[in-house]
Amino acid sequence: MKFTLSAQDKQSKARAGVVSTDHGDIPTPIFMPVGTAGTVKTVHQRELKEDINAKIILGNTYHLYLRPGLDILSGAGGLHQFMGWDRPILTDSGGYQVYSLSKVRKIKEEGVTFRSHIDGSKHVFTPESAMDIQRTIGADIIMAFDECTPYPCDYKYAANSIEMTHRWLKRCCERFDTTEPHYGFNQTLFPIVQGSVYKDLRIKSAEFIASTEREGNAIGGLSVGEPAEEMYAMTEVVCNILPENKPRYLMGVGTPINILENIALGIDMFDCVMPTRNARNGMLFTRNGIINIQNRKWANDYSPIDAESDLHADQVYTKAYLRHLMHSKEMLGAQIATLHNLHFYLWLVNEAREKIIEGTFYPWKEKMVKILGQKL
Ligand code: PRF
Repeated sequence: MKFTLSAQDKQSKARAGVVSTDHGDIPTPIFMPVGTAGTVKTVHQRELKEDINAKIILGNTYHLYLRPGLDILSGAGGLHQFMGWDRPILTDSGGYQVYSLSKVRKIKEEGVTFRSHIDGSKHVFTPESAMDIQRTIGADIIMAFDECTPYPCDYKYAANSIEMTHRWLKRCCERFDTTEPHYGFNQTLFPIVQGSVYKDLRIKSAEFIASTEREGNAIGGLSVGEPAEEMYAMTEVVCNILPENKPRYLMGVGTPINILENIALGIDMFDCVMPTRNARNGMLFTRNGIINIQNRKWANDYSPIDAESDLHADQVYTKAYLRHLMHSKEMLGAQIATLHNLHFYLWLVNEAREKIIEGTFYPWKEKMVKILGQKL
């Protein structure tokens, strides 16, 4: 993997760059659609490529390990082959989904014991097995096994937790560095900064993560319920420490406004279920603000879903039609709304990239932040 910085904003810490992988280039800042179980819910791989030009998608170790399981993934020749996606994939390590999804979990030094949310069966993830599983899934970028602390989290717990996350990281690096990719293309490991909302813990964690000198770095433990201002304060502290010449990935963030503010603080990569999950409930993100398409006011609005968008579906279908589909619980409603939201998120980060290169990012960001929160 290689990271090339193309431009840096003068009025903020925003950067534009390119992450190069064996499955292709990723222009940054980038948003990664979440494809938890080998599919970005309701969207075809062909649509991801041709309609919205997604450059990289995310998969989840926890889900893929439980179903279809490693034998089937390995038999297919890895996740790219299995799902028919030839662009980059990043997998999360399971060090978050285990906490948010599984029943009965025990966190110990060795690893985490949990019960499957699907059939209640018992499993163990360790830093070593998280590396082995992600080798088998075959993502281009794989994530370290960490503990994501909840919010709120008392100082003592957070302080002990980063120490364990750091010990786990050493074990991840050792396993990763002594194993080979399975499918002939390179993989790279990103470590994860934790530390809850405590500046000194974030500094300590960021320094440790930077010292491992991996090819990219991630920030976890944010967007877990804390006020946005606390999230931004932590991102700022951490970005001051993580090296400039490597990509920075903020995990599980966020709203369009969160994304713009964090780009301004020096973040390059994002993922979040918000555009896909909220689409399935009828929430549409647009460059003029947020629409709830279920609302009565759209019942006889025969204007295009988004007249300013160059997405085919936004042009040919009307708001009234999409509202009807959502009300009737027709599957096409979720498909159109998801495609719309992902197209909007990718438009937003691409626009940010162009403004950074042009040198007009900061005033544009300030203007957009005022508009994007409006409810239409
Ligand atoms: N750790 C991992 N994955 C994550 C997070 C984390 O802290 C978050 C936090 N927002 C989202 N996804 N491994």
